[in-house]
Amino acid sequence: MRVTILSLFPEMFSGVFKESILKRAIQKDIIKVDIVNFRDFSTDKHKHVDDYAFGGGPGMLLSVEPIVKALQSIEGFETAWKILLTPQGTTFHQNTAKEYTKKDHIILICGHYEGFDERVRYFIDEEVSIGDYVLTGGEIAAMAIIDSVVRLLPDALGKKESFENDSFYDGTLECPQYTRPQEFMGYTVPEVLLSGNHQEIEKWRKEQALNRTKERRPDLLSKTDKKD
Ligand code: 6GU
Repeated sequence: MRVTILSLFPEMFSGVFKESILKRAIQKDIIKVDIVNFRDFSTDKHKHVDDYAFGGGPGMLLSVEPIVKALQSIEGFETAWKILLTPQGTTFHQNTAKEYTKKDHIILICGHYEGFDERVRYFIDEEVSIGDYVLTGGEIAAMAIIDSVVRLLPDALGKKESFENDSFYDGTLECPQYTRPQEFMGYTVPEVLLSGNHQEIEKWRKEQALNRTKERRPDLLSKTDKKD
C-alpha cells in the first residue's frame, strides 16, 4: 500500500516511522510512505502557502494552489484516495480503517492555521476527522489513521501481536487480561483463567467484553447485534 502525506511539517513524522510496527511495515515493503511538503509548490517568492480570507476576519487560510499542485506532482494521484484532514470531516472509526486497507494508495492532506480555501474540496475524495476536538494541524490525525490502517494489513503484525482481540474489532471493547505474576499486592487473577478449561475461558472472555462494553460504551452495542 502506498501512503502519501501532504504536510508543511514533515519532521513531525520522523519519530512514528522509525519505531515499532510502522518501521517494520516500511522495512517489509508492506507500506511505502512519501511525504510531500506543499510549501515547495508555493508560487510566491516568500514561499507563502496561506493568505487572508476574502470578506475579512482573523486568521489565515491555506491557499488552494500549492495544495493542488502538490497533489498533481504525486504519481498516480488521479486514482489515489485523497483524504482531507479537518475537524469538519466525518468521524474516523475502526471500520474506516478497514475500508482503507482495501486501497492501493491513500493521500492524506494535513492542514494548519484557520482552515483551507473551500475550493480544495473539489480535489479530494473524502473529508475526515479523528474526533470532536480541535488539533493544531492534521499531522497527528494522519499518524493515528496510518497506524490504525497499517496494523490491519496482512503481515504487519508479528505472530505475538494480533488484531482479532482488539477493542472495536468485533464491535466490543477488549476483555480484561492478565499476565504473571498470579498475585500482585493482594490482587489476584480470576480463577477461570487458570483453570485450563478453554471453553469456560472463552465464555468468560465474551461475557466480560460484553459487560465492559455495556458499562463503558453502550453506544457501540446499539451499532451491532451483540446486545443479548
Ligand atoms: Cl483531522 N484535524 C484537526 N486540525 N483537528 C482535528 C482533526 C483533524 N480531527 C479531530 N480534530
